[in-house]
Amino acid sequence: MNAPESLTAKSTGAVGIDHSWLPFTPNRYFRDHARLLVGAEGAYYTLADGRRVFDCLSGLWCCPLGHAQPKIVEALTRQAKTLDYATAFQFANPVTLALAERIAAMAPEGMGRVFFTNSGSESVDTALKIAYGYQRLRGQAARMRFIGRERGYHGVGFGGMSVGGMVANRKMFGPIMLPGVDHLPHTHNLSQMAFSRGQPSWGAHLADELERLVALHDASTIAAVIVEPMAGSTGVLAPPVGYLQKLREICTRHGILLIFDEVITGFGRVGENFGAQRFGVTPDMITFAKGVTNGVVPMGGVLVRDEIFDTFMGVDAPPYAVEMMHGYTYSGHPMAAAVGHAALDLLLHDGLIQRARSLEPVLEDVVHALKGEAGVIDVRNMGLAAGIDLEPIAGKPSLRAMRVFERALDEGLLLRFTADTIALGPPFISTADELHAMGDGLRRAVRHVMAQT
Ligand code: PXG
Ligand code: PLP
Repeated sequence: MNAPESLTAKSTGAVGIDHSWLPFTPNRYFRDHARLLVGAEGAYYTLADGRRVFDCLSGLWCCPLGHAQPKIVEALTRQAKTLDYATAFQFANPVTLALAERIAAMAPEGMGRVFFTNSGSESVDTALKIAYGYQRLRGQAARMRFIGRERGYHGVGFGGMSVGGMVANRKMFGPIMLPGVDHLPHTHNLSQMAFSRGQPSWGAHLADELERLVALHDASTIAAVIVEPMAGSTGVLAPPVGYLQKLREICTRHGILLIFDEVITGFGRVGENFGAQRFGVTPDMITFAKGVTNGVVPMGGVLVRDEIFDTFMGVDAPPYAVEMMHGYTYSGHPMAAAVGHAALDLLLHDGLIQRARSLEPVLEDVVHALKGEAGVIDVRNMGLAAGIDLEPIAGKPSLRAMRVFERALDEGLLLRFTADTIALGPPFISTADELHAMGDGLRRAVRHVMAQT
């Protein structure tokens, strides 16, 4: 395989890679094609060879405010000197309590409780446990099934992996996943919605598949449905118009909890605080992570409808008994919480969610201008996110996208690809000019690769 010279192991400099096992990375390929990020500022990363590249996915969707934000650096420094770590078991601290209050205020009405975790995966596993615990406490212990969706991604914990629908992710671990899980069909249909802008008009009826699963398993066995309001990491799939409303209606009718996994869509990516608000549907729980701290210190959490929390508090046990045996050493870490406050200041007071919303039509025009390029078989967008499907090379899935990713680095773009989809989720601090430059660079990279493969 011929990688550009600049991508070879030389660019690791003196740093060895023989003791690291990299996540979601082809380690054998990487050994000879190592890439190092050594710095970041604003919307740009610096590679080991000194090149600056535009951060087209805001880190891994998690750094919408850009890097080295002075207000975040200041918050980190101040908190490290004040209270650097505090146990969350049997204690609270003011920074974290205040953050929960602010996040609850951003959420849809009635979702007033936050349980903090440290990642999206932990948030999802926490939400599934809360869902089962809630059903059990209200006398519905037979409700132990979870329903996910094909092409869903809910992280890599045992629970999240089980409800997730990424085939490659499920293949190796299928036999050790949670039992009793079923999946809705995904909502992407090229023949009906290729090159759609925003929410596709076709596909609301796919939510009726939930009725079929209820008929198959019986509602009395189903605890919760979990979906991303907009599927992110499997390629930016906006929900068909009316689809989430239908899911909500069916869940409510059958006493099934609806969980929105908003690890990507939360905190402004779809131009509102949460996807729930953008799409006008209130779930029973929202999982979040990533953007809550601009990715600077890991943090995640679950937003819970008040009635669910109240059910746990109504448990028939003495008040000194723990209501839910669950939590992480770093739940509600004060360093993360301090950064969370700075991030919310920027998102809300400095208008960066508004900015994401106003950049949405710019990104839409930029990506849809790629329609007609050889090898581009679909383009779609929602909020400040877009997915571009490339035609796979026969028998070699994901190779074409990987080539585009590699070439794009030479165009000054740090892209993200999964399978043969390029995902774009630029920082909210981007300028319209930067988004246009991203589109131009991507076009050149696609043309270059198509001329070669
Ligand atoms: N739920 C959703 C909806 C996610 O997008 C997770 C859960 C898991 O979060 P953690 O923090 O445990 O990774 C995610 C994570 C990509 C990409 O390339 C997406 C994620 C992670 C890494 C890469 O789109 N999403
Ligand atoms: N493993 C061991 C041996 C532990 O002591 C702990 C926490 O105390 C854990 C795992 C869980 O770690 P965390 O709370 O960071 O998820």
